[in-house]
Amino acid sequence: MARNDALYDAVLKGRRKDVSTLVQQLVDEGANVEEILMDSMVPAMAEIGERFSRNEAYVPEMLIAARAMQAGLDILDPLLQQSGHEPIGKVAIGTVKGDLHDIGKNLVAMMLKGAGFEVLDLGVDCDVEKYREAVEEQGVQIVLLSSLLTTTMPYMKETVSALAGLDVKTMVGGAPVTQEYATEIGADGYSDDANHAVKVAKELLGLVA
Ligand code: B1M
Repeated sequence: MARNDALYDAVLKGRRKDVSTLVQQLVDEGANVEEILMDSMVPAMAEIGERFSRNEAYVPEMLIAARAMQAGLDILDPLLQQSGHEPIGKVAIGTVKGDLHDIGKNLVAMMLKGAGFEVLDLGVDCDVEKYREAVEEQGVQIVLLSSLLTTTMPYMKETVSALAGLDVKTMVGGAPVTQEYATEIGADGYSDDANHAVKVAKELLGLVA
């Protein structure tokens, strides 16, 4: 699907109601859910970030764009879910301590659920204890850590180290995170986008060759 300019614009300008209406319209017309997300909505969030970097947009604009984006995700989320199937694995995902960005984390969670994983969403600003509880009390097989800030990335290292003795795999991702960083801190997996995150999670559980 080519970019839908009206939807792109509505996310960029943070027009929440327009985003809901347009997303619903595209769904009703039979458009592909992942294409709605990846071709029109995600690029709008990237553009608002570029504008922020150039001092052409400020925190309030980023915030209303994020809220509009979330309104669209809320419509698409249930459409991606499989129902009536045994989960193929159990994972927990959270944005690390000090970091409040949750759109990317929500997108990864949606894709994992869509692929058949049971997903515990730990939210944002997660300290080590929150991840540890998910492993020890909920028996998750993979802990996924998201970070959008260079200043919160070190918390990934702290968390991965703290979970090292437990029977769990760790996966890291988020815009500033790289494969090199993941390797350096001893994470078991890394992905730079939501679709690839599903593939990596399956590989970590030995579900694909
Ligand atoms: Co902020 N912010 N923000 N922000 N914000 C960024 C991240 C920034 C790059 C903007 C910029 O400078 N161009 C910059 C970080 C700079 C840096 O550290 N290098 C920044 C800053 C500086 C800040 C504040 C410090 C601003 C301030 O207050 N002065 C502040 C920090 C607050 C905090 O967290 N403590 C702040 C605040 C905010 C808002 C609250 C206003 C809002 C977030 C609202 C929300 O999330 N509910 C916000 C937003 C919206 C952004 C931008 C514009 C968009 C982020 C986003 O949603 N992208 C962002 C600019 C940008 O990213 N280009 C920016 C869309 C999303 C789909 O992409 O999250 O990258 P992303 O997720 C991708 C992949 O990264 C990957 O898959 C996703 C989908 O493919 N992925 C994973 C993510 N997690 C993964 C985990 C995985 C695997 C893949 O496995 C574990």
